[in-house]
Order: sequence, then structure tokens, then C-alpha cells
Amino acid sequence: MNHNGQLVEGVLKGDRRSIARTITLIENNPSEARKVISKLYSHTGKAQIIGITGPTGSGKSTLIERLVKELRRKGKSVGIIAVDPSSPFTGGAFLGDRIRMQKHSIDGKVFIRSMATRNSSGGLARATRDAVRVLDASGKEVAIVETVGAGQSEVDIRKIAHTVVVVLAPGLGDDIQAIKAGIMEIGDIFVVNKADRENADASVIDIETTINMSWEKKKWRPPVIKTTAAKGEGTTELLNHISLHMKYLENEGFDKQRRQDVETELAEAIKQKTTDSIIGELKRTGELEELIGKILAKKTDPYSAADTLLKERLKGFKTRT
Ligand SMILES: Nc1nc2c(ncn2[C@@H]2O[C@H](COP(=O)(O)OP(=O)(O)O)[C@@H](O)[C@H]2O)c(=O)[nH]1
Ligand SMILES: [Mg+2]
Repeated sequence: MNHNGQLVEGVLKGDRRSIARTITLIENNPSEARKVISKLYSHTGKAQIIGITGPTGSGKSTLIERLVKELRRKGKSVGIIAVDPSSPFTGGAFLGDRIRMQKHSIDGKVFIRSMATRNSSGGLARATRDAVRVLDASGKEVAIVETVGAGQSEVDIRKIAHTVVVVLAPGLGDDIQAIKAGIMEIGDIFVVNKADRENADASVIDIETTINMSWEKKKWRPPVIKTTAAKGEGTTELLNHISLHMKYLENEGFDKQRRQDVETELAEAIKQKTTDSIIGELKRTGELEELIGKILAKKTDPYSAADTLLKERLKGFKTRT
């Protein structure tokens, strides 16, 4: 069996080293990783995927630690992917997360992994989605993805998670206003963490008011839950609401959403593949250099050059690009 085959077998057995290596492959060698993901794909779709997002410092990691504890108590296996674009491997927050989470990783039913921004333009989003698939295929019943919210991350957590939990904290002041603009549409559940602070109730009312303005009747109405993650308070209620949301999804337009996601992903894969092969060939033949020269000399322009190139190579496709 080749190396990829061993990885696939290992992941399917839930072997943590294979899971870790596959995620490393996803980060470092996307084209090789695609082969592994292709083999794992039919084994995915079973895990419940929860996105935890919100500004740095609101208590996401602390909350996740509590959720994991409760899920473990219920006997569920859990995988966690922490995406933190601001802190790669030297970041304090990352180390803090790691040390706190370590308690759980001793337990064989919990897998924790952090991912950092490496290659831009969709790279991290794709890597995160595929990493979640690895956890799913490995048999983790719940996969939790931690991301920094509101336009600060290129990862669109809505496209990855079944349920998106937005974690805010009182006392973020004006930040809350700015954050709310981008974050209100993405939350299925809102959490006001650090409820031990005095202005927690004001934050809850504030968020409730905002939800009431945008919420369309008959649709899921995002609940607002107070938690004190530091003490483990409110986490049971949060888990209950996550389950309720999952039930809601099972009854409502869930499939339609997934169709849309698959279409987007397929389109992305086609784009990637065609771009890679066309650019690759142009580089090999030296045509790319030649074209760049012509564009620089104003003999042609990037649009016309692309049109001419594609006309030849995409014969048979009727749609104009
Ligand atoms: N007072 C208070 N502090 C908390 C609570 N939850 C987390 N914190 C603290 O807030 C800081 C940021 O927490 P962290 O989980 O790393 O936030 P993240 O950046 O959103 O992942 C840490 O110092 C936590 O100990 C809470 O419920 N109450
Ligand atoms: Mg964190």
C-alpha cells in the first residue's frame, strides 16, 4: 500500500497520527491531499459540525473546552480545529489554547489541531473544510471549528458548519457595534460570555434587539445565551440549543443549502484545476513570458490575451467567459 493508502486506512480507523499527518498534508501539499480527501469523501457527512466564532478574547477557546468536557461526559468523540490567522505557531493565544486543551487530548476520543494562515486566497478556507472532513471520516461524532469572526478571517464558517455560534463578551464597547454589522447574519446562536461581568444583561438586550430587527418570522430565531465559560456556567443550555438547531436543520431546507455548497465547491475545484493546468502549460512552453511581454508592450491586454488563450483550449464549451 502506498503512503496515501496508509493515511486513508489510518484515518478511517481513527488513528490520531494518521489524522494529524493528513491535516499536515492538507496544509503543505494541497494537490497530494486532494487524493486522500477523494478517498475519504464517501465516509464523511456523519459528524455534527459546530462553528464557534467571534472576536479575539471573547472566550471562545474557554467555552470550547467546557463544551468538549460535556460532550465527553455524554460519550461523544470530538475533533477541534482552531483557525487563528493572527497567531501561527509562536502566538501566545495558540500556546494558551494548546496548554488548556491538552487536558483533553490525553483522552483518545478528543483530537485538537490548530491551523494558521499560510497561503492566501481561499487556501485556508479549503484547508479548514478538508481538515473537518478528515475528522468526520475518522469517526468523530462532533467537529468544532474555532474561527475569529466578522471579516477578520477568510474562512466562511457558514459554509463549513451546521450550526454557527457567535461568542461575544460584554465590555467590548464600541467594538460590539462594529462586530455586529458583520456578525449578526452569520449566527444561529449568540452567546454573551463573561456573564460574570456586570453589563452582560445590557449586551443580551442589545443583541436581542438587533435580532428582532432582522429576523424573518417562521425562520429559526437565534437565541441569545449567557455563559460564564470560566466557571462552566451556561454550557449545558448552549449545547441544548445547538441540538435544537440541528433538529431545525433536519426539518428545514438543509438539503437545499448543501446542494448550493456542493455547487460552489465543485465550481472552485474546476477553477483550480483549469487554472493550474493552463498556467502550468503556459509556463512550460514559455508562452506565459511571451504574453506578459506583449501585454507590457501594450500589443495586447490581459483580457484579450485570456480570451484568445481560452478560445483555443476550451473548444466545445459554449458559455462565454
Ligand atoms: N471573567 C471571565 N473571563 C473569561 C471567561 N471566559 C474566558 N475568560 C477569559 O478571557 C480570556 C480570553 O479567553 P479565550 O478563551 O482565550 O478567548 P478567545 O480568544 O475567544 O479564544 C482568557 O483570559 C479567559 O480566561 C468568563 O466567563 N469570565
Ligand atoms: Mg481562542
